[in-house]
Amino acid sequence: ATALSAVALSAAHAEDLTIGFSQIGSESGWRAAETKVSKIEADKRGIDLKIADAQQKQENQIKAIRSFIAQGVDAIFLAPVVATGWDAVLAEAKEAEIPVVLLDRTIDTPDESLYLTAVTSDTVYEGKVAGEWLAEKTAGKCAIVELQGTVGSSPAINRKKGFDEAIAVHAEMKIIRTQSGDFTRAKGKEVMESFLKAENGGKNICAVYAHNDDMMIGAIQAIKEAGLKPGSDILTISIDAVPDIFKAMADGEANATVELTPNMAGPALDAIIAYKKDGTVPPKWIQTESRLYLPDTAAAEYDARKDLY
Ligand code: GYE
Repeated sequence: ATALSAVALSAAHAEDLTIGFSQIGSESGWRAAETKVSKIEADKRGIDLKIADAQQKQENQIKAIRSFIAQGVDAIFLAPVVATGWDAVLAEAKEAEIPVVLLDRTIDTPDESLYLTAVTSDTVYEGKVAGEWLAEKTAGKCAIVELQGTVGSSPAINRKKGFDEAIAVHAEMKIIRTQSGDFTRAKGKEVMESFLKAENGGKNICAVYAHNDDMMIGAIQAIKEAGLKPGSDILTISIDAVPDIFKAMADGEANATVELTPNMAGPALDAIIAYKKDGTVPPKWIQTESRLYLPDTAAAEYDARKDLY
């Protein structure tokens, strides 16, 4: 009975909350799913979630945050496109006593009081899982090309770091080329085409590591167009677990992915509801799970996810 009334109380309170969400854009399938899930999770809790699409631009995110402050929202969710440059605008939010929750990416700041909590995966760990999987698959011998995410974004920095650490202990694993594909399919394909040209039509390449699945989907297309077989001539390892990568895995054209849940908003909304209700301060980091998926379960995982995306 106590639990039930607590739920009823928070639900009643939640109905009055308005939250502004500065979303990055729609660069990837994962991002589009995150936006969709955020709306569903807000609706479930009776919260008015206003989503502003920044079209990948930090200046648009800063404008959106200022507009949310001017509207007097109860909280701000921010998926920061890059890690630096947030101190001034977040200080304005703090001044206005509006709590900020970071979603899926983190920021570099000397002042952690500028945000209440961050709901993210451990992106260094994701890179490490990817590197360790590839080391095992290739017995520690592999010439790798890397498609990095958006320059200056926390997942691009951290996924590189974790991967580099994992392969550093294997003398014959090397990243022979690395470049940003900005987390998009189109750029992933374009950069992979240049890697293939530069590396003997792809014959020098053992594997592609992409910081997200969308860039890998583009790379797979480029590999096929170059007359090689992705998944066997060139191995693939990427991150997100979007439906299309499971499709590629089921078809033998991709080898592995590390899952990133698109439901960052659910835990963030619960943290804000509790904070607004009785001042409960959440942990500074609410960590979501990261799990490696291989082709054996790919067909089933595709079916389980295709409608959510
Ligand atoms: O992996 C990628 C997206 O910020 C962790 O951003 C997120 C990343 C995700 O565009 O697909």
